Amino acid sequence: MIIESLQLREVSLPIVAPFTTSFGTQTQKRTYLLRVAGTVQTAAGAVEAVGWGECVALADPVYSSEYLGGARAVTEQYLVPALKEAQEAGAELTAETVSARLEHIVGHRMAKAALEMAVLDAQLTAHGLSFATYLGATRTEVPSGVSVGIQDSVEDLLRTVGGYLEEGYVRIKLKIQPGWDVEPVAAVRKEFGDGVPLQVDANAAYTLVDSRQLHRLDEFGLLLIEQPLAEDDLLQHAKLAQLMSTPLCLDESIESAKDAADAISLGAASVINIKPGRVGGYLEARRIHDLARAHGVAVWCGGMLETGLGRAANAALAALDGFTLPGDISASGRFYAEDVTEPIVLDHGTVAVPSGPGLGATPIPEVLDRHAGPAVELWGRG
Ligand code: OSB
Ligand code: MG
Repeated sequence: MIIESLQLREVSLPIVAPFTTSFGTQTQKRTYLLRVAGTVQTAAGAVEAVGWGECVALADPVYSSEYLGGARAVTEQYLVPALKEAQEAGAELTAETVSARLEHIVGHRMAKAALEMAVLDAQLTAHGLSFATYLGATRTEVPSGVSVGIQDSVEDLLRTVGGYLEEGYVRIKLKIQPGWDVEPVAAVRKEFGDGVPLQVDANAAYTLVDSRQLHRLDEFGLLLIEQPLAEDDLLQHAKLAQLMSTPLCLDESIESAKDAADAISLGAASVINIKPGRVGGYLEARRIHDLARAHGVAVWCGGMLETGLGRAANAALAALDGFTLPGDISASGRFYAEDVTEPIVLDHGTVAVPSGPGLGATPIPEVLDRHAGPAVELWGRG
């Protein structure tokens, strides 16, 4: 496409109930959205199109080294100027070449992913193609799992999990940390039975010294344990995998298809949580899916409390064949009383894969105005 303008808007949404993980408590979702506009060459000629991207970086560098302010700064100071320079030199910018144009900037995958997502949305919208069709998805709906934060008490946890099961969520993921692991898992199993698809996520809160305690989780028939050890502990994860029967899943450790290849060949992961933002975008996410599938490694789509924009794209990705486990693709209402798009809803435990052009979702201007700051022009004028 030929980019004519690019704007950034910071958004802040209240979260319906505090969300606590081993790295902290979130009561507010902060993100920024990118809006790119320009013309796209299609078989029918040049078409004006708009695309939206969402940055998944959290407000603070507690889940990953990336954080929102840093992502915004690198976008303004390096990523957008790099694309601008390429376009001014006569290069055609396509979603497929955005990551190569930004490769000389080290890291900052979440920032890069937001930019690629916006260009991809504009490009697909111009071609009348949905994310799902473009990515090669085969399903029209995806099973919806829910991520349950650490609670103040086991009673609170049982009430919360009971509510989600009543809403129809087909898989429960419990956040765990040292001091909140075997007891809550045992309580949920006792209350709701062995039939509930259940998994846990430690967000890197343990070390190999805790392997005895982690091994105790083996008796609960969990689908998987997600990221028990630190993000750079691939070898230790491989060791832990030998000490436990519960399948080991990596989240934070996997930032690229190369990381996924390393983890698979080391035996550090038998399942991978794919988060498009964490790995630099939907195209790299699809490469990880393809690689994992070729190796018989199951994948599922993680979440970062995305708004309806990121959720729409995640649902499209999760509709690919290799996504054999339910993802953290919950309804908008799981986190937000009011989403910036039409709400994503739960229907018999599934979320519909958008079929409209591009993301198939767009921010509602009045809602955005209520929750977003002013549009900052990063390129041209809107
Ligand atoms: O580890 O999967 C995680 C949210 C923020 C950061 C990390 C994680 C999470 C979640 C929530 O578990 C997933 C969701 O968006 O539903
Ligand atoms: Mg996780």
